[in-house]
Amino acid sequence: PTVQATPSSSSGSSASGAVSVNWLNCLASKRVIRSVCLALMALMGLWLLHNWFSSSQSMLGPVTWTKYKADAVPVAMATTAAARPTRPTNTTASELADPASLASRLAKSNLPACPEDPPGLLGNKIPVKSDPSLAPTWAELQSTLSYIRHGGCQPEHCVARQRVAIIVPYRNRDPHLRLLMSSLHPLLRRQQLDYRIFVVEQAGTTRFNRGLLFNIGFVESAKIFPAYCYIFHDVDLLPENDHNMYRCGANPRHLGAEISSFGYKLPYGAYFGGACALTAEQYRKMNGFPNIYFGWGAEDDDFGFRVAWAGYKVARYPPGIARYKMIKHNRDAHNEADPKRIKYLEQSKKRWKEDGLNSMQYNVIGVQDRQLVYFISVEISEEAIRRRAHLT
Ligand SMILES: [Mn+2]
Repeated sequence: PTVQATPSSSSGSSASGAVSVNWLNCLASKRVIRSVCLALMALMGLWLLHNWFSSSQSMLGPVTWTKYKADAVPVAMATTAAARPTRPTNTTASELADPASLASRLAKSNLPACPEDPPGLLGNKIPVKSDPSLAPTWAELQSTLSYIRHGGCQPEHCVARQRVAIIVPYRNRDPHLRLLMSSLHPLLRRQQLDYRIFVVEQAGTTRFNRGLLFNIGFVESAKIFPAYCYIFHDVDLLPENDHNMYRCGANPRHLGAEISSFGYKLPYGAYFGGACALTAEQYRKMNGFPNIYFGWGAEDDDFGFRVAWAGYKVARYPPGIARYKMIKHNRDAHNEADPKRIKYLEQSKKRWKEDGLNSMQYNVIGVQDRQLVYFISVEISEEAIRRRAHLT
């Protein structure tokens, strides 16, 4: 075989030139292909990294996300609002289903019911001051908001259609709270609501628990001011359009759909954070917020899932209305993200009936009427909550 091989290789000397030229061509094109492939792989890598990063930023890991895609909370526009996109305040009778309370309040008054469309709204022409270093002092607020008593007010010349409690979880954000006061009170007055604002402050240095603070606010505020509609509101969100009505409808409404820090877009379809409006009945049916999420993240996603578990659909206003400026801030101390939150979120459907309004553990330290806002200070123990939920 070695002898036979020699002539074949020597006879191919003239042909080998052609072969090597072909081979060179081939190499040249392979080089091109290879570099194109490398570039594509690099791009793909960057894309994957970007995806991973943005999904970890939204604190819904990719695994959880695909798992819950099938269960994604259905989104429904506020139906009548769509018909009048510039002024979505005209809602149907069922959307303003506060008949018992409104009727009894009307019976006790000589005044007519307030119109469905409050006449004095300013739309997106409201001034928004969001620099915490320029926030007015409490004394300044009390003089400009002298019409506020017990954390709120009610319309002078008509009977409010809904009685609304605004619940704000809080810890150590005094400038934010002052900005919120200067923004919310005039807006809620223009919206002709009978409302009060309750701040629920988590005392001490235990990890922050936004969900549990909402549950506590719901229960404790009702002892002072039983409302029909509850707004679950972050302290650092300043509304930019007063057509974003702080009222409740037939379905839980997501008010915080367009937030400046998310580029005024939903960060993901199922996002249900920032500010939401639910009737007491809707909130109870959802068993409120979960209590088990300590630290930053995912309790709002769990709350969003509960909308679907309880048989509701998320309602949102058409674009351009539910807009908020988020006050710029760094992550707070004692609010570190808990890696277990993804696991809890995966167990949302299993756990929602046991973990919520019916399984709260807390101590009220004090309730204070500070004129512009009710302050409810509470103490919560992570250990007690975990024990109760069998999460040792
Ligand atoms: Mn924030």
